[in-house]
Amino acid sequence: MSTSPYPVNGGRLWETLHSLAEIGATPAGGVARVALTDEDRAGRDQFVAWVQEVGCSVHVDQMGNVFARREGTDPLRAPVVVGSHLDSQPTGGKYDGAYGVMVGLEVLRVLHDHDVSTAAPIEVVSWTNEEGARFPPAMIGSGVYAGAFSLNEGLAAPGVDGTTLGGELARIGYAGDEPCGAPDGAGRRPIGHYIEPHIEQGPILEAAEVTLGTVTGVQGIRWYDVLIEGQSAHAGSTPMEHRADAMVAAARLVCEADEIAARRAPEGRATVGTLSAGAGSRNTVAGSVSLTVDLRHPDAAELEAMHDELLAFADGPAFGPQSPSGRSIPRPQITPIWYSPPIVFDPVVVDAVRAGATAAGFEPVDITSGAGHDACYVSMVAPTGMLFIPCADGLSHNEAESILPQHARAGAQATLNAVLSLAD
Ligand code: HGY
Ligand code: MN
Ligand code: MN
Repeated sequence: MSTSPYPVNGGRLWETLHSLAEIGATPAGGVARVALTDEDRAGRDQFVAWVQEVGCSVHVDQMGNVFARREGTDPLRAPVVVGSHLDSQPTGGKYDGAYGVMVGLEVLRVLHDHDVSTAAPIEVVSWTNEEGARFPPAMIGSGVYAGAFSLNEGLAAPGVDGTTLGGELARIGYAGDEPCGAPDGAGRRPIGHYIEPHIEQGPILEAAEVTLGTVTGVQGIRWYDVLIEGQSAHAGSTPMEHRADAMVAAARLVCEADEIAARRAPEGRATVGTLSAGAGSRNTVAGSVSLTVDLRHPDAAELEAMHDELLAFADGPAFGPQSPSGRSIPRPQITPIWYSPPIVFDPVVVDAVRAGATAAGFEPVDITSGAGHDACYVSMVAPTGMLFIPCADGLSHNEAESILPQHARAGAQATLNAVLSLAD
């Protein structure tokens, strides 16, 4: 039984989620609002229009992070902030990121509907480039905000398409003038408490038939770029022992990355999500292959061991001269490009999320996030927590991503309850 003072409007939230999903909609039912594309701009513009309808001021910082602000009664209080991201994977789902920002919007709408005063201001933020698909690594917008990257690093981040993050930010008109991040923290908007509602993107809540998850932390993540340089050659006239086949080397590395994670089941994760061959011709031996590796584990020492095993394999006998065949397999060059350590969220915010879910009439379970989120970086500079709702079959980063309206509403009610408890 809910004891919430102000009910959220589940129908309005559901309608808003699907109105937003029309922006960048794909024929297969997902969305493509890749960071800083015209579709991302359109999603940002829509968010700005919606928050202005409920009287919020809008603030855009130098990394294009967009903050909607509802004033509080105590000018000395830092805001309670709800947020996530509006950019998506190239073949993303309707709810990854969007759910958290739209829950924030629903919180603002309910407070506006009931003319509720809170001591602390309430803000809703949409972070730039959470996905990292176009401008690796992930979460650069919140990363610069938190001081994990300098502003120059963030703006200069090269896109996989030859653009730069800063150039595209200016092109879409979201290169804001509010300071973003600074080693001493002077150059960032204050956050009193941060809550990120999100879909679980995994199967745990749905399998347990639980509606709400209190996220206590996030597993560690390591990203790598890999280049393998062999020699392109004729597929027919080149004997096997005369080849330096980069694709064979890539295949060996992909299988070993998978084994490194499998040896640490069920927590270990390894993914090779991109692989491209230089010439890309069926009758030319691949002279060069580039690929990416994503390793994850909730335990920092285990993730370090996975890292060591990957690098040791690349240095080992699977590559170079092979006996007795006598042929040579080109050796991968592995470049670590990003490390996000395992995160433990702030107990005050975690308790507020858990209490908010209980007040909404649910029995939340504690859960660790398998996916990275902007909350990882925000937790470096402000008390932070997250709330999960289930998604069908645990599917995400997939156009078939789906949630239930009752779960969407439950997460919004729990978030509103938590925000009100932290804001007064
Ligand atoms: O990669 C991640 O975990 C996040 O979805 N960007
Ligand atoms: Mn996300
Ligand atoms: Mn994502």
